[in-house]
Amino acid sequence: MKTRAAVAFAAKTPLEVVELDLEGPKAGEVLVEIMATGICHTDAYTLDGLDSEGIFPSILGHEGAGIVREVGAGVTSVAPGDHVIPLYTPECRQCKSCLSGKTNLCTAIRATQGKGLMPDGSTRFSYKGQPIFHYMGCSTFSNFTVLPEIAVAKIREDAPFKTSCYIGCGVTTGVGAVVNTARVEPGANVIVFGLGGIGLNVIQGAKLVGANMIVGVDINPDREEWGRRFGMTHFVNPREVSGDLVQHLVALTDGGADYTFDCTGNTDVMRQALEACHRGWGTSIVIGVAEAGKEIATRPFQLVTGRNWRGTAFGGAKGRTDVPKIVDWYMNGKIEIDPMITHVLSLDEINKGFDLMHAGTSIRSVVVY
Ligand code: NAD
Ligand code: AHE
Ligand code: ZN
Repeated sequence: MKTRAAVAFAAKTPLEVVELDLEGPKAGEVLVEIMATGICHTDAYTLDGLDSEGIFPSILGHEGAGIVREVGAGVTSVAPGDHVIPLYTPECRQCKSCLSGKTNLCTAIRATQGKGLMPDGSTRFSYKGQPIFHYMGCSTFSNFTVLPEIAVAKIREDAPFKTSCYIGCGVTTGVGAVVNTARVEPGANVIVFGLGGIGLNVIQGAKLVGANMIVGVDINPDREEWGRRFGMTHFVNPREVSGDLVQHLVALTDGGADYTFDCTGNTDVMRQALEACHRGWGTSIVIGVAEAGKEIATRPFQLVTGRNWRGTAFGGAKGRTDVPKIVDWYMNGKIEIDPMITHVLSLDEINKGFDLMHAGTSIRSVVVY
């Protein structure tokens, strides 16, 4: 079949909207009509050539929602007509990682996914006879895409696509980092570095679990109003702090925060986030994805004296199990999404979404097909 898609033909080059050929689903796969997709900073990071796994030409996008249109042989958990959210972290429920109960990082298809391929080692997309690679197993910047059955979460049909697509990455990552990874307890003090599409969801997660101080840190002054809208109690602009930012934050939180979250992808900020944790017990969670080649550093004494450094992918969420619950949280008003969707674009306008992100004027841009 044919599908319209925004193709990343090369790094550091705007996406091009073209009509592609798409092969139907093979055994264990499903064809999904993507109805809406968010644009996450990770898409920009790959498009900017900063992802060590970046492959071109490819179809980016990993934050979508859509409808199953066809299923391949042996598919039992979803059927045509089902509403689904594609999962870049699948959940096979059979691999060592899934069975461990200790992680959401299913390993069933990770090797081929990282190479831009389906589990059988081939790609379903082609353009003028040349293969086009998948991205993060999702490729939601295509109107139709093919996914392994284990990489779709079935969701309720009354959830709007335009907003629920954000649960495919940003919402689940931010809220999940608080509830699944850090397990922030009521009364804890929290610092969130970077108040974009992920950081604001960390803030709303921290409010949800009853955190005490929720300190937001961002170099964009416009983000103060955004943070307060979702429960931030204090705002710090590093550019307005005279002296050392970490010392300022440690003083503000009476010895350091119980939990800090990096939502910037900047390795210097990751260090600040660790060092702003409370001596003896503070935990810092790395969410941000750093540029290829970047490394994190701190004095080992920071760890010797009881600070913990951890990371999270997709908020520690097990996709097929947890994503439908997060959709319920949204539909029941436990969490908010609508105000964070600041821009709605057509597929032809998709490059504008990247420009808005880089300019710091959007929280989430969503492409509606
Ligand atoms: P975004 O562009 O919407 O937000 C980033 C925010 O960080 C902006 O508000 C920006 O002003 C702020 N910022 C930049 N430099 C800063 C600094 N030095 N100090 C303080 N604030 C600073 O991006 P996003 O979509 O929210 O994504 C954030 C990061 O999370 C990215 O690195 C992205 O790749 C990553 N991410 C990780 C996961 C995961 O599963 N681990 C999931 C989604 C996104
Ligand atoms: N490919 C990069 C790493 C990118 C990365 O860390 N991705 C996150 C999701 S970001 C979503 O916006 C993730 O889930 N990672 C776990 C995984 O298995 O990919 C690199 O550095 O090579
Ligand atoms: Zn993302």
